[in-house]
Amino acid sequence: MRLLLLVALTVLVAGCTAPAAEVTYLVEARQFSFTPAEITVPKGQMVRLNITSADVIHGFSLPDYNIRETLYPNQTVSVAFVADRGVDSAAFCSVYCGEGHATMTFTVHVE
Ligand SMILES: [Cu+2]
Repeated sequence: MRLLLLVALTVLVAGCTAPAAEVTYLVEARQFSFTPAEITVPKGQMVRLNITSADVIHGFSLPDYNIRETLYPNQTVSVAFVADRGVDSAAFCSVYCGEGHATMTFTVHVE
Protein backbone atom coordinates (compact mmCIF):
# COMPACT_ATOMS: atom_id res chain seq x y z
CA MET A 1 0.00 0.00 0.00
CA ARG A 2 2.80 2.43 0.84
CA LEU A 3 4.51 1.61 -2.45
CA LEU A 4 1.28 2.28 -4.34
CA LEU A 5 0.90 5.62 -2.58
CA LEU A 6 4.50 6.52 -3.38
CA VAL A 7 4.01 5.67 -7.05
CA ALA A 8 0.80 7.69 -7.16
CA LEU A 9 2.50 10.70 -5.54
CA THR A 10 5.45 10.45 -7.92
CA VAL A 11 3.15 10.44 -10.95
CA LEU A 12 1.21 13.38 -9.52
CA VAL A 13 4.34 15.44 -8.85
CA ALA A 14 5.83 14.61 -12.26
CA GLY A 15 2.62 15.71 -13.94
CA CYS A 16 2.73 19.07 -12.17
CA THR A 17 6.34 19.85 -12.95
CA ALA A 18 6.75 23.35 -14.37
CA PRO A 19 8.67 23.80 -17.62
CA ALA A 20 12.43 24.08 -17.26
CA ALA A 21 13.74 27.59 -16.69
CA GLU A 22 14.98 27.98 -20.24
CA VAL A 23 15.62 25.68 -23.16
CA THR A 24 18.17 26.57 -25.81
CA TYR A 25 18.11 25.56 -29.43
CA LEU A 26 20.85 26.02 -31.99
CA VAL A 27 19.33 27.05 -35.30
CA GLU A 28 21.32 27.18 -38.52
CA ALA A 29 20.25 29.24 -41.51
CA ARG A 30 21.54 28.41 -44.95
CA GLN A 31 20.22 28.66 -48.50
CA PHE A 32 17.34 27.80 -48.27
CA SER A 33 16.21 26.47 -44.93
CA PHE A 34 16.46 26.72 -41.19
CA THR A 35 17.68 23.63 -39.32
CA PRO A 36 15.79 22.58 -37.36
CA ALA A 37 12.75 23.89 -39.24
CA GLU A 38 10.49 23.58 -36.21
CA ILE A 39 10.52 23.20 -32.46
CA THR A 40 7.80 22.10 -30.04
CA VAL A 41 7.69 23.53 -26.53
CA PRO A 42 5.19 23.57 -23.66
CA LYS A 43 3.15 26.73 -23.18
CA GLY A 44 4.96 29.19 -20.94
CA GLN A 45 8.39 27.78 -21.73
CA MET A 46 11.30 30.22 -21.81
CA VAL A 47 13.00 29.63 -25.15
CA ARG A 48 16.38 30.81 -26.35
CA LEU A 49 17.38 30.49 -29.99
CA ASN A 50 21.05 30.82 -30.89
CA ILE A 51 20.89 31.38 -34.62
CA THR A 52 23.76 31.34 -37.11
CA SER A 53 24.09 31.69 -40.85
CA ALA A 54 26.31 29.16 -42.54
CA ASP A 55 26.57 30.97 -45.86
CA VAL A 56 25.11 34.38 -46.83
CA ILE A 57 23.23 37.12 -44.97
CA HIS A 58 19.79 35.92 -43.88
CA GLY A 59 17.11 37.33 -41.63
CA PHE A 60 15.07 35.77 -38.86
CA SER A 61 11.65 37.26 -38.28
CA LEU A 62 9.24 35.84 -35.70
CA PRO A 63 6.44 38.43 -35.67
CA ASP A 64 4.32 36.84 -32.90
CA TYR A 65 7.18 37.57 -30.50
CA ASN A 66 8.35 40.85 -32.07
CA ILE A 67 11.66 39.31 -33.07
CA ARG A 68 13.46 40.47 -36.19
CA GLU A 69 17.19 39.96 -36.59
CA THR A 70 19.76 40.03 -39.35
CA LEU A 71 22.00 36.98 -39.50
CA TYR A 72 25.52 37.62 -40.72
CA PRO A 73 27.63 34.65 -41.80
CA ASN A 74 29.43 32.89 -38.98
CA GLN A 75 28.02 35.11 -36.26
CA THR A 76 25.54 33.97 -33.65
CA VAL A 77 22.43 35.96 -32.78
CA SER A 78 20.73 35.04 -29.53
CA VAL A 79 17.03 35.74 -29.02
CA ALA A 80 14.76 34.73 -26.15
CA PHE A 81 11.03 34.69 -25.59
CA VAL A 82 8.34 33.05 -23.49
CA ALA A 83 6.29 30.72 -25.68
CA ASP A 84 2.84 31.96 -24.75
CA ARG A 85 1.29 33.24 -28.00
CA GLY A 86 -1.04 30.53 -29.18
CA VAL A 87 -0.45 27.19 -30.78
CA ASP A 88 1.87 27.80 -33.74
CA SER A 89 4.00 30.79 -34.64
CA ALA A 90 5.73 31.11 -37.98
CA ALA A 91 9.14 32.63 -38.56
CA PHE A 92 10.73 33.34 -41.91
CA CYS A 93 13.86 34.69 -43.52
CA SER A 94 13.46 38.46 -43.78
CA VAL A 95 16.50 39.25 -45.93
CA TYR A 96 16.38 38.23 -49.58
CA CYS A 97 19.01 35.53 -50.00
CA GLY A 98 18.33 33.96 -53.39
CA GLU A 99 15.81 31.99 -55.40
CA GLY A 100 14.65 29.79 -52.51
CA HIS A 101 14.32 32.65 -50.04
CA ALA A 102 10.54 32.30 -49.71
CA THR A 103 10.88 28.67 -48.62
CA MET A 104 12.90 29.56 -45.51
CA THR A 105 10.45 29.05 -42.67
CA PHE A 106 10.69 28.05 -39.02
CA THR A 107 7.78 27.13 -36.78
CA VAL A 108 7.38 27.35 -33.02
CA HIS A 109 4.73 24.85 -31.93
CA VAL A 110 3.31 25.50 -28.47
CA GLU A 111 1.45 22.64 -26.82
CU1 LIG B 1 16.28 34.75 -47.31
